[in-house]
Order: sequence, then structure tokens, then C-alpha cells
Amino acid sequence: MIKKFTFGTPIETDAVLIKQPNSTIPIPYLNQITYKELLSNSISRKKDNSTYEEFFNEDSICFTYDMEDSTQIYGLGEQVRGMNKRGWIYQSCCKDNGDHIETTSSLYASHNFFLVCGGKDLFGVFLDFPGIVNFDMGYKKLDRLSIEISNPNFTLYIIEGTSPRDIIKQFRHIIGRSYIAPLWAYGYQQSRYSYMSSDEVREVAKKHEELGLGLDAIYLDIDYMERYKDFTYNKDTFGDLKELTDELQEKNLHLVPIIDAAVKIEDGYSVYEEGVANNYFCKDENGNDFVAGVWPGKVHFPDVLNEKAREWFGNQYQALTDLGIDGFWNDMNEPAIFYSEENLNYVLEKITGYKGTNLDIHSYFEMVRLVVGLLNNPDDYKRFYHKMTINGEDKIFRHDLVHNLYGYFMTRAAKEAFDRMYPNKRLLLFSRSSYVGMHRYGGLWTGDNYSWWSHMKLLLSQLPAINMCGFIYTGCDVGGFQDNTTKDLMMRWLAFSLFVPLMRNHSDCHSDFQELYRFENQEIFRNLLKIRYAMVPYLYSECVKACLNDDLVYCPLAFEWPNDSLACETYDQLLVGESIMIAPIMEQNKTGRFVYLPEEMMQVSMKSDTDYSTKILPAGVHYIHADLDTVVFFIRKNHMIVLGKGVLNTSEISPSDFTTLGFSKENTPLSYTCYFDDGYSKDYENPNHYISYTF
Ligand code: MIG
Repeated sequence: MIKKFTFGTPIETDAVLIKQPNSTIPIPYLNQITYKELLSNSISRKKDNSTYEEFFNEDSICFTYDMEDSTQIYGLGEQVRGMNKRGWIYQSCCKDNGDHIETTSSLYASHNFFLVCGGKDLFGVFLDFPGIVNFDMGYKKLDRLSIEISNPNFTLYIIEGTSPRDIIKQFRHIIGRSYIAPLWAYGYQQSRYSYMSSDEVREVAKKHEELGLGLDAIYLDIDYMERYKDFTYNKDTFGDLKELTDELQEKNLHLVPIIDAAVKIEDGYSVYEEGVANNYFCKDENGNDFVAGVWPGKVHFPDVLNEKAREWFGNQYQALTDLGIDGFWNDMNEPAIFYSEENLNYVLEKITGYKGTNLDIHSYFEMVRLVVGLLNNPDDYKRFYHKMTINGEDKIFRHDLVHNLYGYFMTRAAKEAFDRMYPNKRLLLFSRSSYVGMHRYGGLWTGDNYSWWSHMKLLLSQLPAINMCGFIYTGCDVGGFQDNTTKDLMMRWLAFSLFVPLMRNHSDCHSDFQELYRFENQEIFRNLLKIRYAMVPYLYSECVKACLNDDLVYCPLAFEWPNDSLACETYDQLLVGESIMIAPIMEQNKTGRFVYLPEEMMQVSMKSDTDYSTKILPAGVHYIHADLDTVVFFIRKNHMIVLGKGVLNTSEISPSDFTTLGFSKENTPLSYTCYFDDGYSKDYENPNHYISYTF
């Protein structure tokens, strides 16, 4: 049961595809109060920079909900902290934020859907509003949930159902089918900021081939471009890009270039010139093209919220698809802003004023703050404008009101263009920034994590939340992006990520190279990848089915065993699809960990796709041992999976090789419906794609 409440005149985000009628009843569960009332009824805190209080005012509307001790909150998609979101304040304000730490409030995405369960009430909330929102899940007051909406124009959905999963499915149904990635996107992928030439890319392919390390894709980061200009490539270092993609294609390897949001200002650069000529860039207050600084220096932002500009920007991808490229990652689309020209001039002038003065505790830090504050300054969101056509009428919106739509609409631009260019072929596409609705156009990766054990754990918390908000094709930088990884961390991260659709090793230019062939003892890495490839038939099947059925791939134990208090507090294990539970080892110097089994399960310990053992364990807490060379997972009672072979590329996956593994109690007959298709066409409904297995 979905109830919709419209406030003022909301901006159409296209998040919800199946339109709902307005409810006339009072809003259930939530109390409406003003922002002022909310603050007067809260302990006062020092100004918290990350919550952008300046966006809130007299008009801001808040809703509160009193939580019971047992209330749990799940959702909010890509966010920091644990699986149960209680006890912190989260903000929807897409941000280029490399600090994925506990005291952060917003990362790159804004996913305004959450679920309240565990107490007397069970309901979901989706707030369709593309500007700044706070979700205080018990921060200002331990037992009070508050939704703080900076602007009075928005749509609120309250979703009721029989179970968490039922509510999520209803929500997913109205927001439309999730993007389905091609099969090759489920292979192992290698990235680096940046491979600097075609030959470096060839070297990665060669090393994987020589050492028997499975591989499906290699990534190009910003240095492949000519002076960081989108849709160009550096003729000196990547002059043979077409030959490169041809060579890779012969080995069934894909090349995946990055595209940044901002377009370099440079005479003679066609994207810049066309954008200016047709008014496709965001404007400043005076109607001039808004100037900011990002990688290439001065840039304009394509106004992807505008339909015409979106179509034009999407068409630009053809410069690369024409060269045989069939996958992209969209970056810096929060959008990330190093500086706006206006603010830079202001800061430079201020700084000159410090010259010759005696910088003391106040003035010194004021100066530092000015400089640091250039980056992603929220005031810059008030300095540019979008033009959207609504019911045939052009409307101008200041960026801060629609901020969270930018990455979504950039990715939509690309996907809509791909659908025009390749009506029956799936391309790989994922984005750093996103909003609910973008899940129909591409996947997401979780951005600049660190080579920290805690960031493996962060992914585990994020996976179910990201799924809940519609994103099925997802993953993080395996091994960690920033700082140096270690061999054991990489092994454990792979052992976990082999259950995650996007399994991409990516690292920053300032950190050590971390391709698997850089480490000693290839045997273990080779086997971990073989297990991954053997797992792809199950993983791909579960992911495509989740897209087709509006379902989750990753499910918290609390959703499956709501009356089991220990299961409800198990935040470091996950169900993966219908048959598997994982409990990855996410701490260093451990050869095992405690695992809670809410019911009898079968432990599978794999050293390779062919070398594994199984054992039935009773319900309860167990200390499960797994050396660095071993992947452990659990098959649920009366469930089964399909396993492929430990091949080296997804093109070698063949259903004739599939075997089954299951745990049948007292000879209960088991069955599993596996989805498998050619991996790139779009006739998902074809019944021939379903293979039934029994056990
Ligand atoms: O702020 O293109 O998250 O994956 O390597 C750095 C360079 C810009 C951020 C992306 C990261 C990528 C990097 N980009």
C-alpha cells in the first residue's frame, strides 16, 4: 500500500515511473513540525559544517517519528556507518567526498528511501526531493527520527506492507526496472588511475594471460584524454586506440574509459564550441555560461537536466563507441567543483590582504579555511542555473534546488544515447553520483575508499541499502583506492568481492600499484579468481532476477529472521540471493571469525573451483576458520546453487559446464531456476533464458 503526499509544487525528478494518486488522509506515523520547532526541541550543537544549515530556513519542513528501543532503520543507499542507520545524521547532498568516515554525513549519492522495522511499526519512506535533506536517525535526540527538508516543495511516499521485503518490492516497482549490466561486467576487472598509454594497457592484459589470472575488462582513467577533454584521447599515448580495442576484443577483453562531468573551455574543442553555440551549458546569474574549475582548468557544466542538452551530451559518447568501446564510468558528477571563478577571485583577493600581516590563531585558520573551502563549496551550488522544460514551458532552477539530480541525469544522457545507438545491445555503465531513478540507467560504484579493512566492512553495510534503492550493479574499489594495500587485505577483499557484481581492482595515482600480478605467490590469486568465475552463473542469475522481480540480491538477516533477535543484530553477514549467506573475514591477522547461523546451514570452504569441502552446521554461533587461501560461504537449508567452471573470461562460461551444490535436509527435493542468456541482448522475458535445476 503506497500513500503519496504532495507538498507545494515539487520538481519532477522522474524517480517514480508509476504515478500514484494523492492521499487525502493524514500522514501516518510521522509528525509534521517546522525546522525552528525541531531545533528548539533539540540539544544545541556547535555548527556542524557537514550539515549545511544555511540551506534550511523558516520554510523548511520537518517530520519526526518516535523510535522504540527495538526500532531499526535500513536503507539510505550509499552512506557511511553500519547497516542499521540508527544513531547518526545523514544528509542527501551529493558530494565529492573521499572521507568515507564515521563522522561524514554525505557521500556521492542521495538515496532518500529508508525502512523502519523492528518495533510496533513497519513502513518505508521515500522522499522525492532533489535538494538538500537531513535524515536524523537519532542524532540530535537518541529516540527521535527526523526528516528535515530544506524546501517546502516535495513528494513524500509512505509505503506499508507485510514484510520489509514486500515494502521494498512495492517501492522498487514504482521506480522502474533496474539497469541490467552485460555478462562481461561480472568478470574480474582491472583499473588504475591511470594507465598512461596503450602499451601499459597491453601489459595488463598480457600479465593476466601469462599468469592465468582471469580478466574481462581494463579501465582508462582521465590521463587517456587529451588535456582532460571528454570524448577525446591523447594521440601521443593512445593514438592507436582503435587497434587497441580490436586487439583486446579478440581476447574478449573490454576497455572502459572514464567520462567526467565538466567540459573544458578550449577554442577548437568541438564539445565546448557546440555547447556554447547551443546554450547547452549551465548559466550563471547573468545568463553567461557558468565557469568553474575542475581537472582541465576552467570548465562549463553541460546542463544535462535539460532534455536537449542531455540528448546532445549523450551523443558525444559515440566518439568512443565508434572505436569499439562498450563500457563507461561517469565520474565527478556530483558535480565536483574545485572552485567557481567567482569564489576563486574573492578568495585570491582576501588572501592578498593577509600579506605582511601578523597571522595569529584566528587569521591564520581563517585563511586556511578560505583556501580549503574553495573545494565543493556549497555556496557555488547557488551560483548556477538549469533550464528544464516542464509541460512545454521552460523553467529555470537554481542548482542547489536540484543538486542531487546531476549525476543521475548525466548517466541518463549516456544510457538514452546507447539505447538509440544500440537498441539491442547492453553496454556497461556506472556512475559515481546518483539519485533514485538513475538505477534504471546504470549502476554505481562507491568512490574513493581507502585500503582499510574498515572499508571492506563499509561495503558490506552499503550493499543491501544500495539494492533497496534500486541499484543492483554495484561494487567498490577492490583492494582500496587511496593509500597502499597489503597482500592479505587484497586477498580477503577478493574473497568477499567475488560475491559482488562489480569486482574491479582500482587504485589511486598516489598509491602503490596493486594489480594482482604485483604480489608474490600467484597461486592464491589465481584460485580466488577461478572461484569468482565459477560463481558468476549464480551471481549473474541472482542479479538479473533481482532486476526483473524488483528484488534484493543482498538481504540483511533481520529481514529474513525478524523474530530472531541475534539475527536482527547481525550486521556483518549478508544473504546473497536466494541460497547463499556470506560472513567475510574483515579484520587483519585473523584466521577465522564468529558466524551466526539462524538455522542449520552447509558450510562450503573453497580453495579453488574444484577443490572444496562441505560440512553441515547446526544453528547457532560458530567460530569459522578460513586461511587467506580459502573462501567460505554458507548454503541455506533446502537451497541450492549452480556453479560454473573456473574459467579465465566470461566468454568461456557455458551452461553445459554448470554443476549444482545444495543442502537438502531429509532428502527434500531442491530446485533452482538459473537465468542465463547471451549476456548482451535485451530480450529478458524470453523463457529460454531460464534453466531449471533440481537436486
Ligand atoms: O577526484 O579520475 O572516484 O576513481 O580514479 C579524483 C581520477 C577523480 C575520482 C574517482 C576515481 C578516479 C579519479 N577521480
